[in-house]
Amino acid sequence: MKNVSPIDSAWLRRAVELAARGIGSTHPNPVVGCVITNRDGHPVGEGFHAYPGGPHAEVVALRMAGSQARGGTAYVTLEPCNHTGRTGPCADALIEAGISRVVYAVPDPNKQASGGGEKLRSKNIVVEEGVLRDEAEAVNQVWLHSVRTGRPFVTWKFATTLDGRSAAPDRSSKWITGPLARADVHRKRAECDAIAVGTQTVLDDDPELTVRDEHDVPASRQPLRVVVGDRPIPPTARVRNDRAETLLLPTHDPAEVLRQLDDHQIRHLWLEGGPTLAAAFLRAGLVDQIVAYVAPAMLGSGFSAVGDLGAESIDQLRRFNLADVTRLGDDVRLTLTPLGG
Ligand code: AOF
Ligand code: ZN
Repeated sequence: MKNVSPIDSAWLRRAVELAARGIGSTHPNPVVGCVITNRDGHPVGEGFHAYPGGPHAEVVALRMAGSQARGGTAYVTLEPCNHTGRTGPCADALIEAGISRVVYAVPDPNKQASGGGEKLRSKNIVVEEGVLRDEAEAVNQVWLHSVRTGRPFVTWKFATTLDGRSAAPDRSSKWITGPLARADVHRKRAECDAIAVGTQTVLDDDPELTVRDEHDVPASRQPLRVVVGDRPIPPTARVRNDRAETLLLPTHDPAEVLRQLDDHQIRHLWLEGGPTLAAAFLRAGLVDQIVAYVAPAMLGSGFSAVGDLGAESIDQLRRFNLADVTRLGDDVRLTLTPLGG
C-alpha cells in the first residue's frame, strides 16, 4: 500500500458516493464521480455522470467550480478520458480549466478512452493513480468487469423455500417470498440492463420481466428482456407486450448468450431462471453473483431452484462466499459470490 494522504482519500470517498448516484442510469457507460478543490483545498465543484451521452463527471464538476478550479485539484473515480466520444476529452477540459493536480482511483480499461493520465502528465499536471482503488472498483464493478472481460456481469436471482424449491409439482410458484422481497427484486432489476429467463419459465409463469412498483420506468429505459431456448413462445405471452424490448435467443449455450448480449452492449445481466438455465450458467462458470431470496417455508416436493450441476458425491458440493445477509420482512436475502472471485 502506498502512502495516501487522508485528505485525498476523503475527497475520493466523496467522489465514490457521487458516482453511486448514477447506478442504474448510465448504461452502457460507467458510473463516475468527481470533486474539485481550489488551490486552498476547499471544495468548489462536484458532479457525477448521470446518463449516457450526458456530460462526464469531470465536466459537471468543472462547470460548478468555474474559475475557482484554477490551481486546484480534481478527484475522479476513473481515469479522465482522452477521447472524443459523445462528449469531448475530459483531460483537455481539466487542462483548460488550469487544474494543477489530478488524483484518480482506477485506470480506464476502455482502450478508446484511456490515456488521460499520460496526457495530463505531459502538460506538467501532477497525476496520482490508484487512490481508494478498492472502493472505486466496487462502485463500478459491473462496468469494469464487462469492459475487462468482454462479457456482461451476470447476477443469478432466485426465490426459494428452505428446502431449496422454487415451484410446486404443478409448477405454480406465486408467491414463495413476501412483498418486501418482491419489491427488492424490482429495485435490483432496475439496476440491470437485461433480464433473462428460459423459454420454460415463460410457458410456466408468463412473467412480464419489467421493472414495476414505485419505479415507473418508460419502455425506452426498461431493461432488455431476453428469452433463452427454443420452445415456441405463444403470441399472447406477456414478454411479447410493448412495455419493453425483447430479444429471443434460440440457443442453450450460456457463452453464446453472453456474446450476443455483449453485442447489444449489455453490462449487467439479471438471470431469473428457471433451474435449467441457471444450471447451465453455473456449470459454464458464468455466474458472477447470486442473489437468493429464502422464505421460511417448505414444500417437500416440486422443483429445485437449480437443475443438475453434475455433482455425484459430497466432495463436488459447490460452495460460495457469503457476501451479505439481509432480512426483508420474514424472508432473508443472501448475496453470494464465486469462491476466489
Ligand atoms: C462516462 N462518464 O464521467 C467518464 C467516462 O460515450 P462517451 O463519449 O460519453 O464516453 C464514454 C467513455 O468515457 C467511457 O467508456 C469511459 O471510458 C470514459 N469516461 N465516461 O460515461 C464519465 N469520465
Ligand atoms: Zn470524460
